[in-house]
Amino acid sequence: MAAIGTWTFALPAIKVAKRKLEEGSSCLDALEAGINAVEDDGATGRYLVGRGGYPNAKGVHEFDAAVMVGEGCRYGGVAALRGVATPVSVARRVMEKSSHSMLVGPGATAFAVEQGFPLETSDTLHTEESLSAFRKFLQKQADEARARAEEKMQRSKEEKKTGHDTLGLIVLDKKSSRIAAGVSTSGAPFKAEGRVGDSPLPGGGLYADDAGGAAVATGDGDNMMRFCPSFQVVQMMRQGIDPQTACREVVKQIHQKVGTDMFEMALVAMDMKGCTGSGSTVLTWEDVCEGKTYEGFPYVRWVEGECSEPIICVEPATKLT
Ligand code: SD4
Repeated sequence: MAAIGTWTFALPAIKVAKRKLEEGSSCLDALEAGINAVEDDGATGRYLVGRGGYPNAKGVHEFDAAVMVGEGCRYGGVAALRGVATPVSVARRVMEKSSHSMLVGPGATAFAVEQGFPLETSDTLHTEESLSAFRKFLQKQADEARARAEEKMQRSKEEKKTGHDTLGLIVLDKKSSRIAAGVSTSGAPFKAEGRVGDSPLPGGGLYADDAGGAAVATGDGDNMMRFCPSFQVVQMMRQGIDPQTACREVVKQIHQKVGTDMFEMALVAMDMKGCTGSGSTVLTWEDVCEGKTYEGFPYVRWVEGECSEPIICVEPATKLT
């Protein structure tokens, strides 16, 4: 049994997933419970996941989430979903109960209600912290309106490079040879209404195929979605390339294509044997809750027999040469 997840806040998710696996849950149940633990905790909202995540430019939370299982490459996703603090569970219901693969906006919310999810308003989805961040955003927006257009463009480019986090998680049950991947995010902070990132897109934010393994991605979704990085990594693993080489190679290839316009992105992957890999362009990342800075991209990994508890690892930015 093994699990790997993006950023330091994958730690509580993997602890829950590990416990569930040890109690005999399926890897999909373990994955969902692990992601739910972070989604539903207002204290981890600052990482832009679930309750307490940052809203869109109108102050409304719109969540993106998805699940995918390696068995038959089954997939379900939601995008711009309002009113549900645990969007990954709605994504799972889309996979299991809907005849469609992805639902968005009001349609996704209507489906969630039909499935019995309680609807929440901004009052409970916001935390004090997310509200204060939103107010600061509004203030900044007003200030920016007074600045010259050129300066404004430069600033928004810089904001885009730093304001991203997503919980991506992969859980493997080696005994039954089952692998599952899931992602959940409130997306780019203060995004345009209706904006969807890479996270819920199959091949973009996640991919799972038991012929190779699974991969999840995080970073600047508007750019990452152009390259289907998770799909690329899984295809490489299908061809026998190890997860570490596959992740770094995909980041390198994208970097070579994009050149100096390279954006922030990171990947983690796991093959069906429980070997893991990571690749990223992240130079430094500050854990806003812990106040600790990592020189690279931190992620959390747990592999039964190798480590008794999940551990934080740091992937340095992939070099071009
Ligand atoms: C998005 N890719 O909505 C997500 C955000 C993210 O690290 O992963 N940030 O663009």
